Amino acid sequence: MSKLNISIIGVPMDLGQNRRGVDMGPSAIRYAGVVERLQELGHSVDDVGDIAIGRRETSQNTKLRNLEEVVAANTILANRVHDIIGEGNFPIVLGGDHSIAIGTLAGLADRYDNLGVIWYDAHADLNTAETSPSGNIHGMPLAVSIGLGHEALVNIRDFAPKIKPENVVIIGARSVDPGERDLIREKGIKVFSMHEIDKLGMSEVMTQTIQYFKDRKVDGVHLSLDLDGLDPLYTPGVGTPVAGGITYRESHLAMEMLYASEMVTSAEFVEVNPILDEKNKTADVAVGLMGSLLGESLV
Ligand code: 5AB
Ligand code: MN
Ligand code: MN
Ligand code: MN
Repeated sequence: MSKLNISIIGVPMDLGQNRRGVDMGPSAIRYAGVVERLQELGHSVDDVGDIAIGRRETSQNTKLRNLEEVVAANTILANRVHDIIGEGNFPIVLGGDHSIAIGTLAGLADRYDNLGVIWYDAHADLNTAETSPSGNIHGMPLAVSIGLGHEALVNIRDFAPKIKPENVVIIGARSVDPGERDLIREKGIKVFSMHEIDKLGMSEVMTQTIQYFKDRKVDGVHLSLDLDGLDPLYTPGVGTPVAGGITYRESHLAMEMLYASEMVTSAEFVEVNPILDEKNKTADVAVGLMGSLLGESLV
């Protein structure tokens, strides 16, 4: 793969969930040396800074917490990502909670005719206000992106849906709510749960994922990587840890195979919460995975 012009955007968002601290994710990832790590691989890297995030809303809409502020920040993010693609650059978005995928995908969507999406996560993030057990928007971004949910979220940049459900591959799922399970069946979303990863092995899972995108003739692939996809043993600094996750090495293998496939055109790394972390371990893992995704090799 050729050398890239990478644009890094920080999104210090914590309004998509209830736990404090995930707004410090972009700082922790920068502190872990993301810019230098990617420059060492020969890429040119421009850190364009952070998106402004509003304040936690006092009049709590408990079905869609902080809806207005989440929409506002994601609208800015979407426009920024759209511009970065227009400049021919490779965007890397640093979270922040996973509600920011709404803005990232809104910015990407009309730059591609047939975008593929990898959702690397313990969760499916396919809830709507009606099915959500929490009212937290970080559990909704994939549903929003396929056109389901509150219209203010679904219509950012004034079109919907952003992506096709049949172009999504979820990897690492192990905590899926009943409404999400119904949607996966109804929409035919491809899922490699922990069961499939255990059974097939990560190498086969990634081979099938890459083939799946080739069969669908995608013209770009966005990687949306929630650090809780990994086992909390490796990434303890996340708000919603779930035991029994993907290992450190399996995750590096996945990234290395994606690099070799030359398919990935944008990425985001979300849910890093330094307050819940152990000595910035989770941010360090995030930066290591970015290295593998963008060409680092072991020897
Ligand atoms: B994350 C849960 N499904 O909707 C919900 O970390 C958890 O972005 C969502 O994957 C986790 O509240 C959202 C129970
Ligand atoms: Mn998750
Ligand atoms: Mn998530
Ligand atoms: Mn989480």
